[in-house]
Amino acid sequence: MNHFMLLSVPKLDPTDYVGFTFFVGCMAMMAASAFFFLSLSQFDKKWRTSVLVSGLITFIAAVHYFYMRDYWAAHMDSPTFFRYVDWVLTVPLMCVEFYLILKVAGAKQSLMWKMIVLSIVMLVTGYLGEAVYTDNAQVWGLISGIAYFAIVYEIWLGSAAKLAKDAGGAVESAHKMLCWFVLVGWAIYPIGYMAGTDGWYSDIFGGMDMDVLYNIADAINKIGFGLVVYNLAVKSTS
Ligand SMILES: *C/C=C(C)/C=C/C=C(C)/C=C/C1=C(C)CCCC1(C)C
Repeated sequence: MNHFMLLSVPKLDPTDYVGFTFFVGCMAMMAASAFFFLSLSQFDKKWRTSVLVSGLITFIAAVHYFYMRDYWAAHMDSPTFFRYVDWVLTVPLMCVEFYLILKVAGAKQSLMWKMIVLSIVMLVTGYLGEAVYTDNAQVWGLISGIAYFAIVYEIWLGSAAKLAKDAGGAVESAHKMLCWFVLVGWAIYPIGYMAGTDGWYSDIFGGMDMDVLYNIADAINKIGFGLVVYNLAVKSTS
């Protein structure tokens, strides 16, 4: 029995950066989830849902990272399916976060649904280009990119920006931070996509590793995003 259990742990090559970042990703997402969940009781009621959602985002990612780590170890191939299932659950939850923190300023549910729909269009078209219609990856990537920019526009310049300005104070600065995550942190994903698919961009990004880029981006965005919300809850509670 012990013998088999030892054999079932895959060997990690020290130069396997994909395997390494999947492994670290599991631990980071799990630790972040514990942190967010265990902090819940210290906040005012109205901020608890926001911090709870932060924890759900990293927890859903943690579970997917365990699958993706094992998938990679077994097949040495990108776990595209698990990757996109993770994103299709967690990215809409990030849109919910925008809505939740702007609710104090009177945000309507229609704002939330608009962002959720845009994020799903972004991810479904990305999946089609990365996994299904790979010959036309650049076309699907472009459509996905347009949806991405529509989200960026909404939060930086659209109605969400106006609400944040009206709210002022800690809500406005938290909103600004989240906007930077979407503009800079999320921009790593299209770079990963261009590294992993064929298109006009292959000569520029082809040398990079798609999964390493996605893993780094996930850690920055999911945990960083959650910490911004956590920080807002801390400030608004004391
Ligand atoms: C936790 C996971 C997050 C925040 C994932 C975000 C993913 C994106 C912003 C993906 C964007 C893409 C494009 C803008 C174009 C190419 C296809 C995608 C799906 C990689």
